[in-house]
Amino acid sequence: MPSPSLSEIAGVLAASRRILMFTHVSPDGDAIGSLLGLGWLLREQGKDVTMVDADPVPPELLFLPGVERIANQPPEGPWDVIVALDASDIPRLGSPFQPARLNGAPLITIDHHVTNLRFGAYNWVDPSAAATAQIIVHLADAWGIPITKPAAICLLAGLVTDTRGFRTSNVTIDVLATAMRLMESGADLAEISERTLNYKPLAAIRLWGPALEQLQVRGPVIWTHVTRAMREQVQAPDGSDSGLVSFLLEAPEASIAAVFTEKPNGRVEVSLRARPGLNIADVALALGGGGHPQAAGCSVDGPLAEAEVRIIPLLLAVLEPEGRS
Ligand SMILES: [Mn+2]
Repeated sequence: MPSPSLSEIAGVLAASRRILMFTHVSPDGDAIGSLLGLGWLLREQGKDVTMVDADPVPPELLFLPGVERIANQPPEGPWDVIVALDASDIPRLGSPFQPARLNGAPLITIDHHVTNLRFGAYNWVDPSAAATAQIIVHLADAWGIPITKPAAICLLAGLVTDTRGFRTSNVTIDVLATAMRLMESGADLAEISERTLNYKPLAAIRLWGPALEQLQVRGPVIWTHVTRAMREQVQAPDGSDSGLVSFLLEAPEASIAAVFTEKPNGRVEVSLRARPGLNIADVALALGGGGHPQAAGCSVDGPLAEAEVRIIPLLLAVLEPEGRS
């Protein structure tokens, strides 16, 4: 099936009344920002909207308007249409996404991950977009509907967080023009940046201590791990490490950074970052994950030490010139 246009997707949404929306597990600012932003736009068009995310909203996003409406399980249907945002495959949507319970309602996926598996009936995947929130603005334009202040605040939060304050290599003139539009609609860039980017829970800062003591460097790859014992030591609950992997890549000696995190179920979550021009999305995809060329991740079998031994050579191989052995 050829890709639908954004106006066709707008047409499907316009013709629907009961709309169920999902975003990815361990939600970030773009997941929550695009979920809430599209939620506002749809409600303003008179739609009955239900927003679902399996995991709690991170504390730095709780100021976003409408956040209290996000449920962690969908109520009973039926639904006219389902929307999946910022998620490249079905497992990313977590346990609340049960295709069997959706009564055959068509699924629209809207995403900017290059690794998106196009698992919907209508898929709009734009890897040139810096955030799914940016695509939601394009969708509103294709639909011809206005962007109100609460929607603008949520969408700008998505754009600010996914570009780490407009610093990533995918920040184009269109991204800045989109941000300007959202500011014109009433979103406060300085306040959103302050609340989302300048935020690290004390427990996460404490966790960086033992994690940084385990730092390893091999050639241009820098990495560390976060164990269950470290979390217990500093009494950091399971959850975010507040961008430890991005911090590691600030070392000028490093081209690729990785953080291996031991999860309560024994699996290992791998966060990857790379400098512009490199691509670690393919490594993440081959390991069952996904992401962007410069920011990707996956979840692999433990134990931790074995995961590191297996994955570090794959990262070193990304840096090898083609054909060299
Ligand atoms: Mn995103």
